[in-house]
Amino acid sequence: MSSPVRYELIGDIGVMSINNPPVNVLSHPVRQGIQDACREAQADSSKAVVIICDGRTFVAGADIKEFGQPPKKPFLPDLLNEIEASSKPMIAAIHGSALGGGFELCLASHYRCAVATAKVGLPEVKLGLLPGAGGTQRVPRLTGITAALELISSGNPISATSAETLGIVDRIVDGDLREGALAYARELIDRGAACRRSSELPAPDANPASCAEFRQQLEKRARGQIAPQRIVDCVEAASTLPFPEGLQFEREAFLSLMTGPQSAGLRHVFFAERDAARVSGIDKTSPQRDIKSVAVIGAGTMGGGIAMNFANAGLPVKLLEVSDDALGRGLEIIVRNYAGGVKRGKMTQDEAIARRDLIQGTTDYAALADVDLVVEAVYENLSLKQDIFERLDDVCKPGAILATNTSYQDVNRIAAVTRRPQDVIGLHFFSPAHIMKLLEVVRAAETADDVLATCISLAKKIGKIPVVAGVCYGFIGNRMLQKYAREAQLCLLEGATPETIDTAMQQWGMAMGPMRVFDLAGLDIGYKARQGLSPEERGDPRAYRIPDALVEMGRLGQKSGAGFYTYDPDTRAYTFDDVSKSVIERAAASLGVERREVDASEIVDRLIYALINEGINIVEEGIAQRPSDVDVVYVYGYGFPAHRGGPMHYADATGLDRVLERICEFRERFGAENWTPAPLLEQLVKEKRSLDSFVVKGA
Ligand code: 3H9
Repeated sequence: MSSPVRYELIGDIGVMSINNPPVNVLSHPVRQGIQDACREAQADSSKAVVIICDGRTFVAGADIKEFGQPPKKPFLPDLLNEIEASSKPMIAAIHGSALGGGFELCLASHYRCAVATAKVGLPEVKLGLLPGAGGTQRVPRLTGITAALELISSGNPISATSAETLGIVDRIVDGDLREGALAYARELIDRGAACRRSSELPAPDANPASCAEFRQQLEKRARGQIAPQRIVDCVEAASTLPFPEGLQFEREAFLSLMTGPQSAGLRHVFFAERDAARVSGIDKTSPQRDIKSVAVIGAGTMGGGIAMNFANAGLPVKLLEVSDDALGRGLEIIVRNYAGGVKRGKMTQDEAIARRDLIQGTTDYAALADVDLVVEAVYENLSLKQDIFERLDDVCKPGAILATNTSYQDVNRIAAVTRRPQDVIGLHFFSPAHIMKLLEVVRAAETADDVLATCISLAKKIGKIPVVAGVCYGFIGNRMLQKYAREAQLCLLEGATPETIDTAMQQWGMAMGPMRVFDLAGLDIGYKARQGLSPEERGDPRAYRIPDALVEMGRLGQKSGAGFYTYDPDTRAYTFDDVSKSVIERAAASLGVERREVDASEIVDRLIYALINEGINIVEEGIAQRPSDVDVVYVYGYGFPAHRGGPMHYADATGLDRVLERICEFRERFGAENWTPAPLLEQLVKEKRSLDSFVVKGA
C-alpha cells in the first residue's frame, strides 16, 4: 500500500506532502510516513523541509477513530519530538484548518506559515481531551500563559492572522501556499536561520492566583467537565516543570481523559452528529430541488427566528402575517435581534442591515407564488395548519417544498389536505430558532426523497444539525420530553420542590432544570396543546394537574412573572413561593398522593430513565433512524450534557442490564402504566447487546 506521505527534493528544499483525505488526520500510516520522510530528509542534501498537505485542509488532528484501540508506534508526541529535533529547519505550511495534533505538528516545526484564510486551534477540549502531543507545553512558551489558557480551554480555532499576532504563526502567505512556503524556506536557508525549537524557549511565568481564577471561571463555563480543569493543570505545569517532565505530565493527563467516560461521550456525539445527516436511500448524488427563495408564515418568535436563519445564509425571505400590526411587531423583533447580534460582535452593522433587508413582510398569500420553500410557523392547531396548507396548495408553484414547523401535529394529516403530499415535510426548529442548532426533519409517509435530500442540505447551509424523524406525536424530542416531564411532575406531587428537582438535574448536567424550562417555555403552551388531544395523547392526568392549576390562576411562567417560581421583573431571579407550594400541596391532596422526601438520585433516575425508555421505543419503531440520532436530538435540542453522550449512549455506558433493572424497580413501585420496559431494551439485555450495536429496520 502506498504511503499517504510523499517526500521529494526540490533543489535543496525537502517537501513532505500529506495526503489522507478527507481531512488529513494523523492515522498510523500518516505518522509512519511523516517519520520516514523526516528521517530521509535528515540524510539527504535538503537544507530545510516544508510540511504541507494535499486536499481541502492541513492536518485536522489525531485520528479519533484510533482512540481506544491498541496504540501503534510511532506515537505522536515522540514523532513530534523527532521533528523538533531535526537538524534542518522544518516549516509547516498551513491551509484550511490545522487542528489538535495537526496544530501540534506545526508547533513542533521550527517555522509556521499560513494562508490568511487558514485557521488554527486545539479543539481537544470539545472531545473531553487536552492536547496530548505537546500543545499544552509549547503554546504557553510561545504565547504566555493567559493566551494559552484561553486558546486551549475554549477549543475555538482562531484565524491565521490572529495566530500571527499571538506569535504562533510566523508568516502569512499571499497567493499559492506551496510557492509561498518554498520562497519562505529559501529565505530561511539564505539567512542561515536556526532550528527554532519552542521546547527550548524559557518557561513562562504562571501566576497561581490567575490560574485559580481561571479554574473558577471554567467551573461555571464548563460545569461538570473534567478536561478544562486538567488543561489548566497542564498549562500551569509548563511554567513549573522542565519541558520533558511537562510533556510526561501532559501525556498522563491526556491518557486518563482519553480512557474516561466524558471523552467517550463527547467523541460519540462528534460521530453521531455526522451520522445523523446520513439517510438510507439518499446520498450526495441524490437529486435535490433548487432553493433560492423562502417564505415563512407567522412572524411570531418562532417564525421570525426561522426567517433570520435563511436571511443569515443569504436567502431572500417573504414573511407572511395576517395583519399589518402583527407583521410590524414581528419585524421589530427581528431588527432587535440583529441589533443584539451586532452588540455581541456576531456581525457588523452592515451585515445586520443586509440580512434584515433580505426579509420582506407581506400579508398577501399571492406574494408566495414564486418561492421555492415555505415554512409554516403558526401556533399549534391542526385545523389552522390544514387551512394554511390548502391555501399554499392553491398559490405555490409546482415543485415548491411546503414545510410545517409543528412540534407535535401529524404531518401526514397536514399533507393530506394538499394535492401534493410528496412536497410536504416537517421542519421542526427549536426556540430560539436563530440560535438553536437542532432541526428535526420530519419525513411524512409520502414525502419525496428529493424533498428530504434538499431539506437536509439546506439545514447544513443554514448552520443546523438535521436529524430525520418519522411521524408520531411529538416526533423524537417532544415525545421523549413528555415522559421526562411526567416524572418531574409526579416527583413534585410526591414531595419534591421545583428547586430540588432543578438542582438535581442541573447538578447531573442538564443545561437547565425542567421546572425552569417549563416556566421559560410558558405553561399556557402545553395547556392549550392539551385541549386538542385525546386522553391517551395527554398521558397520565396526574402529570398536568399542577401546571393546569397554575395556568388557570394566571401563572403562565416567566412571561407573566410567575409559574412554578416567581420572577423578579428586573433581574429575573426566581424563588419558590408559598402560592406555588400550596398549589402543589392541594393537587397532591386532591389526588390522594402521600407526600414524602424524594431524593436527588431518585429524581435523576426517574427523569432520565423515563427519557431513555421512550427513546428506545422510538428507535425500535423506526421513528429515529438509529440510537445515536436520539442522542443528537437531546444534546443539541434539549440541553442534555454532551459529555454524557446523549440518553442512548448514557444507557449503554451505564449498562442496559442496570437500566432495565431500575425500570423494573420503578414498575414495582409506581405501576406498569408508566413503567413498562421498552421491548427492545429487554431483547438487547437478553442478547447481551448494546444499543450502539442495534441497526434499525430498513436503515
Ligand atoms: C487530537 O488531535 C489529540 C492530539 O492532541 C493528541 C493525540 C496523541 N478523526 O467534520 P467533517 C472525519 S484529537 C477521525 O464532516 P468539515 C469526519 O468524521 C483531534 N475522523 O468535515 C467525517 O467523516 P465522514 C482534534 C475525523 O469539512 C470527515 O472526516 N481535532 C476527524 O465539515 C469530514 O469531517 C479535532 O477535534 C478526526 N480527528 O469539517 C478536529 N475529523 O465523512 C475534528 C474529521 O465519514 N474535526 N473526521 O462523516 C473537525 O472539526 C472537522 O472535521 C473539520 C472539517 C473542521 C476539520
